[in-house]
Amino acid sequence: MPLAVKILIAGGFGVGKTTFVGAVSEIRPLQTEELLTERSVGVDDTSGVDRKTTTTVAMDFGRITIRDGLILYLFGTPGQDRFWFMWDELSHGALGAVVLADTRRLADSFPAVDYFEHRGLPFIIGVNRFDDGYDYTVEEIRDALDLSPHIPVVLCDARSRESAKQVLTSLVRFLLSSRDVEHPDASAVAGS
Ligand SMILES: Nc1nc2c(ncn2[C@@H]2O[C@H](COP(=O)(O)OP(=O)(O)O)[C@@H](O)[C@H]2O)c(=O)[nH]1
Ligand SMILES: [Mg+2]
Repeated sequence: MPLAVKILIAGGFGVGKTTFVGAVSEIRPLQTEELLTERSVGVDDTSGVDRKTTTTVAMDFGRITIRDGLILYLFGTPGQDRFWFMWDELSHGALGAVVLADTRRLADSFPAVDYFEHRGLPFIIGVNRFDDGYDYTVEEIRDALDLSPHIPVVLCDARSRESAKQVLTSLVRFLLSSRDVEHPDASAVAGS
């Protein structure tokens, strides 16, 4: 029986969550998008977000087999503040999260970092490299997001299946290493 693990993909509006889940999912990702109406353009902060004409109102859902016996179910969190009430619901049963960050708007990822720190849910940072993004070093990003030194920061391209998969592999490795520290005999995630 393969082990199925629930993972959240979080980060600010327009950071690339839907793109990430779509690129990496081996099933056609479920998305609930609505066209940005004039009204939601006023509500959603679209400044600095290019070519974005849709916004995810509910969530993205996808699945990826990392290796034999380990399947990740990916749940993209809604990016807008007005959907915060869904986060508790979505985090239920999740083992870990990827917080995507856009170097042009790093602060947009603060709320997700805060939320997972608060809940004690292990997370890593995936820095989605937009063409006109800034070339910060991993250390600069770590400082800007005020991360503990043990939290992995991985550069990625959310449009690339391989790159997104590498981020998820890093997360799994991070979850396993945290588990080893807290529960030396837990091998559930390792599956061996
Ligand atoms: N150049 C570039 N564009 C990207 C990248 N990731 C996402 N995008 C684009 O940025 C916009 C926002 O991405 P989306 O996945 O909808 O963001 P979400 O709000 O976090 O779900 C879309 O138009 C994507 O095509 C990337 O790595 N590079
Ligand atoms: Mg989206």
